[in-house]
Amino acid sequence: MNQFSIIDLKAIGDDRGSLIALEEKNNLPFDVKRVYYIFGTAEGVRRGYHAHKNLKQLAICVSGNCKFLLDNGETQQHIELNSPAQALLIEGLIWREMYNFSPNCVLIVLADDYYKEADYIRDYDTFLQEVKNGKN
Ligand code: T46
Repeated sequence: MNQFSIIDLKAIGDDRGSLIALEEKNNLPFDVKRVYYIFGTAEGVRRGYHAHKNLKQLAICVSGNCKFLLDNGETQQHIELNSPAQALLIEGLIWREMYNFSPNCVLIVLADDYYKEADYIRDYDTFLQEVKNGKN
């Protein structure tokens, strides 16, 4: 599975605490057009259930923790985000579900494009078909 990866972000720390800067053309893997964040997720909630046709995204759990199920149509992997110094890069056709949100979880997502519902694949069988088409 090669359409997602974990990027370690360099924290600048001193006796006051830590700071992480994200800069286009420096430590960001794409130019950012949109930022959104997910918070206040109720216990037991599972979100996502979709893939994107073209979108690139970088997800950072700046507070608390949550898990991602990442599925490329062949294999599934579970990733826990639990550090503000760790970013999950997702690009290409990856089905994702987010779950196990801690009550204090704030998940920030940077995206390389504006919100476009047409970029979503929200049906799993359609996703599998798209993966298959991409291989032919
Ligand atoms: C993703 C995962 C990690 C907007 O109006 N603008 C936006 O930028 C976004 C992201 C969503 N919305 C609307 C669309 C829905 O009516 O907000 C509502 C909730 O969105 P959704 O159900 O798609 O949220 P999640 O948590 O299932 O998925 C989100 C992103 O949509 C998705 O791109 O990869 O987080």
